[in-house]
Amino acid sequence: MKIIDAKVIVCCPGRNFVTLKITTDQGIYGLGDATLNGMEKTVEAYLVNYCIPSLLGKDPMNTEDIWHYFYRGVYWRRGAVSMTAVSAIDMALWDIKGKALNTPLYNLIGGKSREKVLVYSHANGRDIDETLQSVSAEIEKGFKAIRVQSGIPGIENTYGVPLNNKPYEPAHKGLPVEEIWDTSKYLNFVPALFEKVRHVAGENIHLLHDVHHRCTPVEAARLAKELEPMHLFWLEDPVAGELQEGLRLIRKHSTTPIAIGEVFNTIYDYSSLFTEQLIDYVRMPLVHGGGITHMLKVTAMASVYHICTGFHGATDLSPVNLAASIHFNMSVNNFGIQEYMPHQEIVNEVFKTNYRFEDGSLLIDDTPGIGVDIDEIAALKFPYTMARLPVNRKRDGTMFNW
Ligand code: EZ4
Ligand code: CO
Repeated sequence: MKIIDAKVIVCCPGRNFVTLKITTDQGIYGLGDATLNGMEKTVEAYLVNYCIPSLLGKDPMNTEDIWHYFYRGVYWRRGAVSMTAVSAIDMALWDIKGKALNTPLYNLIGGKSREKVLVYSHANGRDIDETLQSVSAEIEKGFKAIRVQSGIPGIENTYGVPLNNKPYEPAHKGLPVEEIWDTSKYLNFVPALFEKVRHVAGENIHLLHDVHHRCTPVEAARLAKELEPMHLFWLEDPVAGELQEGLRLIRKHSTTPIAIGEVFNTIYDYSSLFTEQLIDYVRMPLVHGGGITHMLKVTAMASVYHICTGFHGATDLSPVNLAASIHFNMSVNNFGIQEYMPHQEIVNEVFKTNYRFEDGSLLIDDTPGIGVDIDEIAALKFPYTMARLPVNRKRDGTMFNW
């Protein structure tokens, strides 16, 4: 089998998505998610101008060699843009492999370790009352695990907390907006919030919280310690994580589990975090972490250190990534949890999916490959619209120093 065509489809059904479609001489095609929120056009350009020309003519079954060709064969390796492109290529090739062998992706990577994948949803509110209502609403829907984010008194806009019941979307149309951040107000507020949330949710619901890299290690250690009595499932991205040994400080002070890495893109970003057992969950998703080929290695290494998967799954990752993640998580032994925010209804006009939510988990059928299709005609109705993630400044106007 030979790759004869590859194209990038950029569309905006409610938000931007970038999809790579690779076609073979046997008429089989595969899809890969190439969406990098706020940087969609850079990945498109890298794929179109640099990757696709060298992809043509290759045998799509050689996923291992092709992965190394686009990772190690490239002089300027790593980085979010390149790795998202590598991920999309890899995902599309595994989709083709599954279709060619007439079997779902999970069968190619170890078969089923479980029938369904535990997911967590999002509860958000502008203040404590609204947040508590949102937590109750998510429990009503059947979720067994909920990430809780709230507006903070004294901070005008909190990242990721939607205003006026709009869909969750941290990216804003046009140039990046600037938001003001105040760590001391945040640190004083969050433990009190979670005391109330735990009271409303009871002991049987998993609670999660995302710090979005806004603390230093010592601040994060304080937060993790004060949240300990509320038994969080995890505290996410308490620090940026580039300074891997900074995590030692958090570990020294608290038993709150830590999830890191939705902005990471290779196994090397995790080296000390794994070997020193400084985290509990890997956030790096298939779409940014080198696809199935690389994430199998990341997950295998993590398992040696008692670390589980906890993949990023916000709505800016496309249904192709979500479906592939369900297959992956059904298969690997050290699955932890999968983030799940349902896409807006309009997204279904473009992407045809085969997964469903049931009783706190996601299930997928046994369609060969990843199981998602794209309606290219429908995609044309939704042209790319520029949107960017916000920039944060401290109250005194300076940028963060971490
Ligand atoms: O900031 O998806 O855990 N989820 C998150 C998300 C991310 C966005 C970035 O594109 O942190 O809200
Ligand atoms: Co996050």
